[in-house]
Parts: sequence; C-alpha cells; structure tokens
Amino acid sequence: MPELIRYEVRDRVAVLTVDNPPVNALGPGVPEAIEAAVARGCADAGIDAIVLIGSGSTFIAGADIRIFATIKNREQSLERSESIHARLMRIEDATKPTVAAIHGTALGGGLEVAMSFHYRVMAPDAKVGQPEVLLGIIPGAGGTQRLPRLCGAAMAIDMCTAGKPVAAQQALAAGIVDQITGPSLRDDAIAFAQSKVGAIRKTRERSERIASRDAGIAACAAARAALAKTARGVKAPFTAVDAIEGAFTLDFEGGSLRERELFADCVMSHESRALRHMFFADREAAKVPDVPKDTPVTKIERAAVIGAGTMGGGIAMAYANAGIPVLLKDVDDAAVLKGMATIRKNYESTVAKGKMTAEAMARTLSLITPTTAYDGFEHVDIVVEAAFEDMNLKKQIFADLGRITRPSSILASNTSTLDIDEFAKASGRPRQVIGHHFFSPANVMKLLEIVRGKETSKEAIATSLALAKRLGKVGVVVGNCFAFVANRMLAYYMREALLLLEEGATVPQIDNAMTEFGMPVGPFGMQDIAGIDVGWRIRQFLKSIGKTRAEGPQSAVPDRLYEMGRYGQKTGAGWYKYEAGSRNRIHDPLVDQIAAEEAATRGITRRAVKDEEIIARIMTALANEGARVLEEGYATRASDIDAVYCYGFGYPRHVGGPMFYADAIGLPTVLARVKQYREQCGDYWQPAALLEKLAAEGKSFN
Ligand code: 3H9
Repeated sequence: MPELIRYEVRDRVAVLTVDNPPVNALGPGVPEAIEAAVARGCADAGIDAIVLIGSGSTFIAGADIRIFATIKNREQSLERSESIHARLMRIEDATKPTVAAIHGTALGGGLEVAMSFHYRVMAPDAKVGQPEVLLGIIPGAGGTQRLPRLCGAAMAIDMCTAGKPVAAQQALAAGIVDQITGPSLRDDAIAFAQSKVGAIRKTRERSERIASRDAGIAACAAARAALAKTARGVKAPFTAVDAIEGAFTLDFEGGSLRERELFADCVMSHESRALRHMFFADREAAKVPDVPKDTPVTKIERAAVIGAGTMGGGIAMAYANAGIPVLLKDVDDAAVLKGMATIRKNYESTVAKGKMTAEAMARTLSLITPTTAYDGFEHVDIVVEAAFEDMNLKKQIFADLGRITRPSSILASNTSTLDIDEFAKASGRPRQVIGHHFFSPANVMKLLEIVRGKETSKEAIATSLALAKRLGKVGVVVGNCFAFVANRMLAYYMREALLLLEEGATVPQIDNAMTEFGMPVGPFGMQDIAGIDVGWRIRQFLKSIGKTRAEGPQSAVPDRLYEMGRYGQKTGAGWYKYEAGSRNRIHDPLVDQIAAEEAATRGITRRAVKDEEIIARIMTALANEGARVLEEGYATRASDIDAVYCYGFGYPRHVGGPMFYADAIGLPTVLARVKQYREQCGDYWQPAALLEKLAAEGKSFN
C-alpha cells in the first residue's frame, strides 16, 4: 500500500505531505492518515508545529466524489459525516499549532480540512473554494460553519452557493487564509509555523465574523431572494444558505448537526446524482479507447479561421480568449470588416457588463488579425474552416489548405451537416482532417464536437481534445454520421415538438413545458433565435440529396413560416411575434391556425395535449435516437451523449443529460413509451435495438 501521508521533520516542524494522486482527494484512509500524522506530531517532543501540504499539482481537491455513490441511505450519510466531523474536531484540538499550506486548489473537503487547521497559508496562484453545489450537495464537513467564522456571511454564502473558487488575494483579504507565500510554499509555510509556536487558534471558537445574528439572518434572506431568480430548478444552493444560517442561529455543534442533516438530504437527491454523473461525463469524454493517453499532441501556438460570419467570428473569439493568436479570413474586405465589427461589439458588451476590462479587451482583440488572403497560413498549427455549408466551396478550401499549410497543421471543419471524409480526400492530407463542430455562440457554448473521419490520425484527435480543454470547452469525440451526434439528436427533439404542435399543443405551451423541465429556451424560441431560414436551407439541401433530418412525418409548418418571410427574431416574426426592438416572445394565433391547417391536411384530429406528454414524448425521442447513435458506434459511451446535449443545447446538467434521464426513469418504461407512441402516433416510432436489449437485460445506458 503506498503511504497516503509522508511524515518528515524540518527544523522542529513536522511536514505532512498528502500523497493521493491525481488530486489528493480525501479517499478512504486519507482523513484517518492526516489525523494520525497530526497526533504523531503532537506526541513528538522534537516537534513544535505541524504543516500539511499536498504533493503533485494541488492541495486536497475535496472528498473523493466516487464515494457518494456508495451512500445507501440518509442514515449512512449521517454516520459518515458525523465521523469526519469528529475527526476534524480532533485535528483542530491539536496541542501544537497546525498550518495548512495550499497550492493548486483547496476545494470542498480540502478547504474544510484546511479550516480545521489553526492557520492557512497559500501560494499566490492557488485557489480555495466550496464547489459542492456544483455536485448538487453542500459542504458536509463543517464548511458552512467554519467558513462564515473566517470570512463572514456574505462571502461564505457566495462561495457556497456559486461554487466558484476564489483567488489568493481575495482569500487573504477575506480572512480565509493568513498569508500569501513567496516562491517556496513549503519553506514559507515552515517559517510561518515556527512563528506561531505556542499560538493555537481554533476556527470553530472564533466568533468575530458571526457576532451579529440579525445580520447573518438578513444576509441569508437576501441570498434566498437572489437565488430565486438565478438558481431555477436546483435545490443545493438554497440548502447551502439554510446550513450557513445555522452558523448564526445555533452553536458550532448545533450548526454542524444541521449541516449534516441537510447534506444527507442533498446527497440522496436526483440533482446530486445527475451532477456527479456530469462531473465524470465531462472527464470521461476526453478518453477515447483507441487513442492512448500518451499519444503525441501538437501544441497549438497559432491558428487561422476561414469565414468571418457568426460562427467563424465566435470561433476566432474562443481562440483569442485562450490567448492563441488567430488569423480571420474571409473573401473580401467588406466581409472581414463586418466580422471584426461584430467581434468588437461583442467584447464591448462584455466590458460594459463589467465582465472584462478595457485593457483585456484590447489585448484579446489584438490577437485576431483580419485577412483576405492566405498569407501567414504557412505558420499556423490549425485552420478551422467555417465557410458556408456548400460542399464544393469547402472541398476547394480544403484543397487550398492541403497545399498552403504545413504538413503537420490540423485542418478542421466546423461543418454541421457535410461529410468530413470528402474534405479529407480533397485536402490530400486525410490524417490531419477532422471536424471541430462548435455551437452558437461559439465563444460561449461549452461543447466542441470533435468529428473523426475514416483516416483522421490519433494525434489529430488527441490534439483536438487538449485544445478543447485549453479553449475552456468540453471536447467530445464522435463519429462521422449524418449531422453528427448533437444535431442528429436535435432533429428528433424538433420533430416531436413539431408533431405535438400539429396534434394540438401550442407554441408557448411546448416551449414553457421544456423550460419548466430546465431547458434555457424552448424548441420554438430557440429556432426564432437561430433563424427559420437556416433550417429551411438545410432542408432544401437535404431534399437535394434525398434525405430528411429525422425519420417520420415531416411537418410543413416551418416551410410555411419561411415562405411568409417569418425567419424569427431578426424579421420581427417567426414562431412568435416580436415588437420592434424587443425580444419578448408574443404568442401568435396565426401560427396555431397554420398548424391546424397542416394537421387537417395530414388527417390529424387535434386534441388538448398535456405538458407531461410533451416532456415524455420529446425525452423518449431523444433517448431512443441516442440509443441508435450508441448502437451504430458514433458515440463511445452514453455519458458522451449526455455531455453533447448538455453543453451543445443547454440541457439541464442537474437532470443529467437525456441518456441519464432515461436511465433514471428506467429503460423498461422508456421502451414501453416508444411502443405506446407507435400505437398512438404511427410506425415512425420504432424502438432502437439497444434500448430493447438493455431493457430486457435490466441494464441502463450509463
Ligand atoms: C466535497 O468535498 C464534499 C465535502 O464537503 C464533504 C467531505 C466529507 N474526487 O479535473 P481533472 C479526478 S465534494 C474524485 O481532469 P484538472 C478526475 O475525475 C468535492 N476524483 O484535473 C480526473 O480523473 P481521470 C469537492 C476526482 O487539473 C482527475 O482527477 N471538490 C476529484 O483539470 C483529474 O481531474 C470538487 O468538486 C474528486 N474530488 O482539475 C473538486 N477531483 O483522470 C473537483 C478530480 O480518471 N475537482 N478527480 O479522468 C476539480 O474541480 C478538478 O478536478 C481540479 C483539477 C480543479 C481539482
């Protein structure tokens, strides 16, 4: 068994090094080992003080998240938290001063351990945080009680409800840590510990920041009111506030007990199961079975984007935001200047919102160089093509790129519908060609669908995954099927929404049902933003090659809107009406009338449709198509599909993605629904073979 804690002595200070790679999580044995090492230091006459430090890249990243899945019920959760609570009390009762020395991140249980030490010092680039809400839980080892004692109600609430880590300067100013160290954290922590010999200070006994009960209660009330607007559909942030309130209304023991009870409620919730699933889904997505971890990766130092339209501009911003210089090429000055003006406007609006400084904007903008020629393309490590969806145009571009760029450059396409292998052939360098499908707005949406062609090299895939992380995105590798995974599934989501509309639901009813479910915007509101003309163009292209977006009846309602010039928000009308200059969606009975006419043409008797049916049908369509994607091998695992849908279209992470949601309902139920809809709606509902197989075997997708 490797040692989880190393115990060394330097100048009468015991240095305890946690060694539990990769992130020193508090897995089985780690809290016990910390307690034992602290006790050893206290018992050792040759020791005056104790320092706890992490090995590798970080201090302690919190509890081992996998452990939560082993908690069977509330009682077991209470037992386990009581045990860690008692352990941290014993650590805090150390008879010699203890110092936590933080580098990397002290998160969740990691910060809780640090707060049970008498002092904390941190490296200038380290961060501390209580990110538990992002996992649907709250701090469960005294965080909601010790943190307010260090930094007061407002900051504790902020940290525990938003989950965002705070940087060293802010942590020092707030009183969470006592010193920011110089270049040697270890040496400085030892010196700091020596300066505290004889000075024991227990966080749980500190009262200055929680002295005003009324102020604490008022801060909690204000936080609840603010969360009611921002934290829709999730419970954990509210629960964190309830727990923090206990720091102001109860003594330490009472507040800690309340925290443990609230933690137990959270850890058993669907919200927590779903968010924990998504935590691992994000990371699993980076693992591609036939692309080993040690596959060589090209460091992307310079990039180029072709096409300065909405997507190309957004992609250039994503690169610039990551500090990568990027050439932005379009056919003429007018196009490229228009693209640059939009980019500038986007940054200006970020600055106006206070989310970026003017200097940072100038610095970032200076990384984007507009051009109308291929000059400089010979120096770039990657080109992302984001031209119009036209096969011949794109093939020409890839042929040019194959000639102009260095043999090692990656040639990526942002196509959403076209065959990557055709571009690969045209380039003459198929191993370097790959799909990089961004989602609009490309500088914001977190998904990067990485599409591997027949001959794409492992190096190109590994480089794309590393690049996605650098761009702040979740990269998911998918196969080269029509529309890839995200848009292929979206087609089924939209098909069902359109058919429900013809059957008698209204546009606002369907949109509201889906936003109540947790989507940021309903299917029709989303199309009004994206442009009904965009969908029309894709349908025309598909018609020309004898395809449809999704199997099943094709509603004619979107074409009727297109023919009326109703393209969505940009034309003041689409699925909704809009008043001049406003994005407020207004229900338009004319759309109901068109839907009724099309229903009559298809012989459908309209009826009242319940919200539950809307959600169930749309979710079943997604899961069934997701199962087909899996059985055809276009996604590696179900959780990749969950990541795709969450990060590409804003599917609520706290629900866990469409495949996780199906697992939660139970695959036999999902299968029964498919069969029921086949009876009710027609033979276009056919269960995926994988769904039938897994349901019969009592298994799940994930
Ligand atoms: C908690 O503490 C509750 C307490 O209140 C109660 C205490 C009793 N557990 O992200 P990376 C794995 S709740 C298990 O790619 P980075 C991760 O899956 C916890 N595994 O690295 C990955 O594995 P693989 C509160 C973990 O450098 C590998 O480590 N804490 C954990 O980009 C590398 O991860 C958090 O929520 C974990 N806690 O980022 C912190 N953390 O290689 C969650 C990571 O097999 N963690 N792994 O795919 C993070 O935010 C980031 O991992 C961190 C490093 C910033 C630490």
